[in-house]
Amino acid sequence: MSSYRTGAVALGSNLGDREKTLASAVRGLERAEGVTVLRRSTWHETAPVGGPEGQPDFLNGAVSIETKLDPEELLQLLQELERKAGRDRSAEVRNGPRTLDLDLLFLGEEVRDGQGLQLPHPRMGGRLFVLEPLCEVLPDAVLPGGAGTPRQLLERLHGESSE
Ligand code: PH2
Ligand code: MG
Ligand code: MG
Repeated sequence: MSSYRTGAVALGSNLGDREKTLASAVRGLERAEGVTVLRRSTWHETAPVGGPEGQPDFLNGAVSIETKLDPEELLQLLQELERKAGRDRSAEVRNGPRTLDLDLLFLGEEVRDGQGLQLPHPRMGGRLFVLEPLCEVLPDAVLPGGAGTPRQLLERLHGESSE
């Protein structure tokens, strides 16, 4: 018997019709076998962090999910949805513009430190554009590896930026 676990996916887009792309990514997740979307955040207009000078602003959001897929299967699904949205990884620069970016933030108690997959997402604690939407959908999830909850990470980040 396979068990369902709760996780979260961050969504971002800064090329093309961003809102349409994000909405269709959520639909893609809803339709996927073995995945249930529990909640979706509002969309946040955010200034780009890193990447090339002058790239367009992002639209960011997050969804909480319940799934029986394992992290590797989920990663494949996310990459397939990115490809369907026209993303071509071979033609892009690091942190540069993209039609769709879907990042698995965490999945249950899973901890990974591989090339293709790191869980919980190693940079989520430093990114307002991830934590603010995540706190709308799963503020009190206990992240594995002693990372705390999204709410605690957000409070910590706010504290750091006002020091
Ligand atoms: N994603 C990045 C790099 N920088 N900045 C914002 N505002 N939103 C993003 O989703 C984003 C970014 C790498 O994936
Ligand atoms: Mg990504
Ligand atoms: Mg990303």
